[in-house]
Amino acid sequence: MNDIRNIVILTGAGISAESGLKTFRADDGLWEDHPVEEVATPAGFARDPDLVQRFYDERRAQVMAANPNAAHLALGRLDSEWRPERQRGNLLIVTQNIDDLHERGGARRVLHMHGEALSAWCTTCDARHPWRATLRNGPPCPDCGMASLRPDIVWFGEMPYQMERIYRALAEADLFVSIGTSGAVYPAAGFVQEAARAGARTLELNLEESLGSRFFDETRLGKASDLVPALVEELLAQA
Ligand code: BJW
Repeated sequence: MNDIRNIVILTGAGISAESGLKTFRADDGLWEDHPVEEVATPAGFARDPDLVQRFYDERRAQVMAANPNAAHLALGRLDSEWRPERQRGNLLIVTQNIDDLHERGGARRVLHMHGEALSAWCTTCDARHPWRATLRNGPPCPDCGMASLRPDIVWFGEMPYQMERIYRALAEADLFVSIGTSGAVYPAAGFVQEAARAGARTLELNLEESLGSRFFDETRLGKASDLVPALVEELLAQA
């Protein structure tokens, strides 16, 4: 793993599975009990806001009860050591996850492209607020007072956050690493091809082959808590 300067890391639900947070598409995954079109689309929210608020109230509580695992901690270490001023390069962790386990694992350069469980978005005044309580029963927005707060989550059909910043980082990447994601959801599933086009080496770490495995230069199969600390050691050992 030589001559690497700029790194982009994409993470998905698999990196938080060993912290006890369910993935989406496993047999016992989140979509099993909660059909995706009911809880993760604007139309589902319009149809039954109470059901959707209840689903995300539960997710918020689960996130607050979970703790970062060895994979989050290893990325936290990489984030603190992989810096231009230390003659390394840039690093960006793009997560599809709505939990805050990267931050609690010590990472700072984290971008939540699908939103955050611990944030509420006011559809009247467009303000975002840190949020840990329930969103059911229409609590007022702290800024405008309207009862129009929804989970600050990117649902199907909505535009993921900070896409320009992500594509800029991909264009400058020497290494793109995808961790614990099935490659089923776009635009994140297309980042590997975008990075490869820009000349980056591409590496996938996942429990099993994913829908996108064929697009990567290399796939390593196993648990994130084993594979990620090993990769971080390998990168930091680079001369
Ligand atoms: C382990 C492990 C362990 C387990 N260790 N691994 C073609 C092009 C572009 C868009 C589309 C397209 N076709 C269709 C679309 C639209 C749509 C889409 O992708 N649909 C698909 C169904 C095909 N996309 C959208 O609507 C997105 N918006 C959009 O496209 O806007 C227009 C646009 C166009 C072009 C450029 C830019 C914008 C929005 C997508 C929003 C996704 N939202 C969700 C829910 C909200 C968050 C939440 O509630 O938490 O985000 S869906 C859900 O899937 C969630 C996740 O972030 C996302 C990805 O899931 P993830 O993380 O991959 O989880 P799993 O369960 O699928 O996989 C886990 C993996 O981990 C597995 O492989 C396991 O093996 C592994 N694993 N344990 C390592 N211990």
